[in-house]
Amino acid sequence: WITQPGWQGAEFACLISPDIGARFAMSLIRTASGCSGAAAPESVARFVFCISGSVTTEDGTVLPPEGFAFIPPGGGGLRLDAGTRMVLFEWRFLPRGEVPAAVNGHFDPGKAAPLRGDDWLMVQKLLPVDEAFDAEFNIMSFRPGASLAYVETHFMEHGLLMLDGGGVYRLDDRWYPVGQGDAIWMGPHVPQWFGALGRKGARYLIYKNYNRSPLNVG
Ligand code: UGY
Ligand code: MN
Repeated sequence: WITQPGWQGAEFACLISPDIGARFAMSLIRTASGCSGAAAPESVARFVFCISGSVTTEDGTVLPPEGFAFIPPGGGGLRLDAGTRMVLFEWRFLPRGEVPAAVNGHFDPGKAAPLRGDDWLMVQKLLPVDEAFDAEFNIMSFRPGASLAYVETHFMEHGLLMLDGGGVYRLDDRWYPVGQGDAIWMGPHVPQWFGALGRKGARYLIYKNYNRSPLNVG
């Protein structure tokens, strides 16, 4: 945890950034007494997910725990109440046509759908299915014992935060026990698989650079 310009009063932990080869940044931010956060650079889009406390976006939307906001490039600052913890994703937005407007919402099991027909693995897509978005953010909820149906590989990368429960994440040919609070960067083409273990389900928030060419140019 460090202090960071523009985030006075907050502690900042950057877990994933371009310096390790990612094309996005994922940071945890927490504040004991409340703070405001910097506006985004002009071409940088943001996605905020509130873990505890509350976050207010520039347009006055208040995000309670498990609330989220997509903030189009160049969005304004944020206000974090005392005791807030949040995760911030930032990336250089690749526009396709008109840049989408802000999107707000919250985790809602009622909006989740089975992944490939498996109702033990429910996915809530947090952003509209629309090619104007160059990213996907999903919450994946696994019943105990549920797993991805196969080892996936794709040219898109991921940033992941375990929200609840745990299990085993396979990355390439290594297997990692993971639990609440763990974060994972999956680079492009990394073989990946997850199986949930334990008595309660596992949930994770996952970012995917999406609707882009493999050359990442649009
Ligand atoms: O959408 C995805 O690529 C997702 N199923 N990947 C993952 O959970 N590791
Ligand atoms: Mn994947």
